[in-house]
Amino acid sequence: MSKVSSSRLLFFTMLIFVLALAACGNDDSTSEEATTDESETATEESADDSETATEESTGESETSTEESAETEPKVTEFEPAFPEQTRAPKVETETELNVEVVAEGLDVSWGMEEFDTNRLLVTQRDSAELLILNLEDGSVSDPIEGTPEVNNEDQGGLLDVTVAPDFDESRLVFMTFSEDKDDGTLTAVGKGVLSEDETSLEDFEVIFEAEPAYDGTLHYGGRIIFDEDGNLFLTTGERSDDPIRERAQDLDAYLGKVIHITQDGEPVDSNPFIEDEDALDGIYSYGHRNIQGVDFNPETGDLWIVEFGPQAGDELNIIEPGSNYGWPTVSYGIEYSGELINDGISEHEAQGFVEPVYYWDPTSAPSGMSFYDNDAIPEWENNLFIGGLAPNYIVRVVIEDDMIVGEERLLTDEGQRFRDILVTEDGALVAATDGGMIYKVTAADE
Ligand SMILES: [Ca+2]
Repeated sequence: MSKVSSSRLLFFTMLIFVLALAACGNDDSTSEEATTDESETATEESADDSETATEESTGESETSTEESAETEPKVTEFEPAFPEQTRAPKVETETELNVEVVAEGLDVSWGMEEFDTNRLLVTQRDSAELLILNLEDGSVSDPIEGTPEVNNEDQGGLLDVTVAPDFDESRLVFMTFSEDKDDGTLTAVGKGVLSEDETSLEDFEVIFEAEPAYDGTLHYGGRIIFDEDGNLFLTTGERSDDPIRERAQDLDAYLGKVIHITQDGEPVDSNPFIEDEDALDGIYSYGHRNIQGVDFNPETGDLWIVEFGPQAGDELNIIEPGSNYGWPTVSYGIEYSGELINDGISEHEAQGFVEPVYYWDPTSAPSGMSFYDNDAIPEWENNLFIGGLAPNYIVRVVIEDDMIVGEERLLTDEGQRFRDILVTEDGALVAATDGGMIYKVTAADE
């Protein structure tokens, strides 16, 4: 597109935009303010890159030709802090895909780890079983003995699983689960040694308990991932109810946090609140609601997490040590009742909270996630895949400079609640569901 025709198109786009604005009337001061913000942003961007700005301003006007992946109406009236923060343009995978059901008839399959090429450890949330699934022939082992006692009511049970970076020598397996205590339940981390014959976990011990316990059975968080130093990041939830959820803001509780611990469950020496006498040493970041997805961005090395919002407002966040992510003080979501949360404040940065990189409205109910750190499907390289529970799809997002520039929904016709996502060494995208299915997605020519 030439510069001249691009500017002309921009002019007409803006004209249509202004006319549409006038047609809308101005009886609602909130939406009027928000619309003004949007047009200002589009104008600023047109100076930088007229072609992009033209597409974006067209997308925001009433005469949109650019679709977002989200087609349902918003449930809130919040406007994003920046245009890329929600409803990214729809993208479509061009590679022809082969979608295979590798296993079915399992329990809620909450967590997975590829501990050996094309062989996965898979947790069963409700039965608290740990199984080995062979991706090549679909065979599933008998339950591995020696897994912990869990509280499996509601969202509780045996949750995530990962293996130590030196698993080939140590054979150490780490798991998270909801644990019964005298005064309620909490998210716990334990470890055990997988026997050579792979039939039992030996010397299983609890290494960390995300205190305090609470008399409820919701929002355990529960993902774990190793960093490059061999320490663990653990995510928790804020236990859902009002007022316990306020504890997400408190530094003397491990609820609603990202936690950084050693393989023995001790706080990592470099943690941000180590010197703060009033704060728990294991805390890495706080103000989270319920985090069930975590992975390192292969391009930047940053830790990314996804967390459930209330009604809408699910967030993708980049984790910075010591930072506050706002819940339940600020949110892009609303209560399930439809009421506003804390008067409906969504301005994060002005109040010292970190803005989400991206949020969903309506909800994507995001659970496990994985970056596609592989080149088997080249167009997917460094994209992020997130399991959606309630809307029954896998989200693919395309990232440029820590901004979400495209979104796609995959496996939308399967009717499954996608609980966890894993990318194998061979570059297969594996998805586990609450309906006990394990899917494997590869390029069709493989
Ligand atoms: Ca937040």
